[in-house]
Amino acid sequence: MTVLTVAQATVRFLANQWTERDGVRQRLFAGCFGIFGHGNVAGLGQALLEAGDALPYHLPRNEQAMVHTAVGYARMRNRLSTFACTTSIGPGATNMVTGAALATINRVPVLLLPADTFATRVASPVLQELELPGSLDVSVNDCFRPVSVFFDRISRPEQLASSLLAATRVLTDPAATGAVTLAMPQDVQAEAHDFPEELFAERVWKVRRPAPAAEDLAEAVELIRTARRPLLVSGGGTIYSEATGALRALAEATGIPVAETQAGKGSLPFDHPAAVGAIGATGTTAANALAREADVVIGVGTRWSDFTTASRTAFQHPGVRFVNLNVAPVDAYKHAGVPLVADARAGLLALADGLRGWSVEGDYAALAVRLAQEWERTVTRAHTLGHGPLPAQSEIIGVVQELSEPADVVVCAAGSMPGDLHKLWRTRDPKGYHVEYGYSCMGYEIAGGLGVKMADPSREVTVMVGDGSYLMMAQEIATAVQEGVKLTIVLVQNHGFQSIGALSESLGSQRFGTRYRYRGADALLPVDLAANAASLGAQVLRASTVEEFRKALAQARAAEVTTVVHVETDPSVPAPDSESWWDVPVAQVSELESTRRARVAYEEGRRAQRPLL
Ligand SMILES: Cc1ncc(C[n+]2csc(CCOP(=O)(O)OP(=O)(O)O)c2C)c(N)n1
Ligand SMILES: [Mg+2]
Repeated sequence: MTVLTVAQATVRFLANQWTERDGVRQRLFAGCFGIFGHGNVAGLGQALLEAGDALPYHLPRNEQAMVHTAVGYARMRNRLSTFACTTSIGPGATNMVTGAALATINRVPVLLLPADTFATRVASPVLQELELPGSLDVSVNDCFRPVSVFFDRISRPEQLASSLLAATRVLTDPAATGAVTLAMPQDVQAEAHDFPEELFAERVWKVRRPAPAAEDLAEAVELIRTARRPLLVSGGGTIYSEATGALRALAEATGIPVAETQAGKGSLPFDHPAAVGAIGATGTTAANALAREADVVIGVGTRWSDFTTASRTAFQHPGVRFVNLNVAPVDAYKHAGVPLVADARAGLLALADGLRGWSVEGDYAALAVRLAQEWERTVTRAHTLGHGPLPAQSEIIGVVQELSEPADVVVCAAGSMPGDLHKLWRTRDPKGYHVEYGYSCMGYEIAGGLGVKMADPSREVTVMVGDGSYLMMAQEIATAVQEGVKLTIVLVQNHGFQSIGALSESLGSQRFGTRYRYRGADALLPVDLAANAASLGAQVLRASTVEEFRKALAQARAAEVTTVVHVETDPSVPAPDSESWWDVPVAQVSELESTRRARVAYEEGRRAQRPLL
């Protein structure tokens, strides 16, 4: 037996957990982020101090941001390694709720350790305690329940062992993973207990590759063999499973074209003959044209988000059928598909086996190639518009693309940039595209980019961030500087929410509330985000033309320190149209003519929606 505090036992346990897939082992927890307060400073803080390098500690600037960093890291490591995050009670804890939701929605593992109020005494109330007259066992940490895939509160030391084991099982299960929250009352963290020695033995969590059930596989193969216009749709699961080679082999053997979701972008190199690029509301005209007439759609590792299905208007073939290869049953059963509940790689290999000797007709494969080439010409045009006096955003993307190496990573999350990148980025490496579009959380960009770079320091990481997102969460620049982690940050200043502005305008709401301007006037605000970035310790370069931007970006890439390139763009130039639709309801009655017109168009758009049942 070993006498340790609950916090010491937790840290010792975390330091001894490993994952293993395909014989490759890595630490499940690369370290722990934490912001200390009275709830954790003498508990988990003391334990981390004592543990030293056994579980390296990192000091971030904001609790939400540190969860983003952990997510960026875990996604880059294909969910096989992550961070723990500790906070004090109250606001420190609830600051993590958004990060928890982001992790759970993106199905990325993070371990959250918010401190909780006293378990052994009634403080009524301690500083930052929520005091509900009607229920004495509720704390703010109950907010984590709906956004966590596992939640427990360690009110007694005796609970710790089973809770840690359950938490780790969920974190390492690709079908179940997300935010795992263990709320730690401040007194219990510091309480000593005699823990069994075995709790601290090295433990290896095998991440297996379950194969599809034989009868489901047979049904899927039979269905695909009848298809005349099949389409593969690849999601994040393909990349997490390291199944891009198997996907490519299947596409090459069968000629089935491959479209990509946001999380699945990079499943094939953009110039592969079977690649038709992004699908859905932010898709390419190539993928969307093929989707419209596809008779069998094979989803691999996709959640079938509303963006991917263009709000269920993307698939218009009257008899369209789905095959869903997914390790998570919830996704495998969507759209009344034939469920292949399996690891993406194992499932793709099994499908390739079953489809041996079968391929699509030459005409169809040629059509896919022709459509993809057409879209590539559209991309080249958008990258090199020659717009002035301020550059268009698509030209900024073009220059970042031009200067980037295949293994570089582009990071983004919210605004107009994710859609533009989905359409216009030419991905050449499965880990080269990192856009958080499950939660599309403004503020993820810099914090997430930090995690990406920590996960793979050998790659150049370029964070693309809008002024709106930057203003929500820029402070992790200071953390990057502190940690000696080099990021290139492209800060696109367009004085407000271009994305929501354009959406608002298209829905008859005239860009209401989306422009950063003085109240009642049209003049820009005297806000200098470049100066702000410099104040946080970054090297900052300013550009106002495409040429200046190219020069500045080259300098930023060559730099060894985190460098922000500030560029002002013209928000009035949209990215090329994807010939798709997204369901955003418009007011059914209105006194505004613009709204009434938008409602008519909305009702027209909705007519194309299919239930996919
Ligand atoms: C935390 C959060 N709040 C609100 C939104 C809704 N939203 C999506 S994009 C956007 C504006 C983003 O502005 P900016 O970063 O400047 O990018 P731009 O749209 O100008 O390209 C807003 C408010 C969001 N995605 N995340
Ligand atoms: Mg903006």
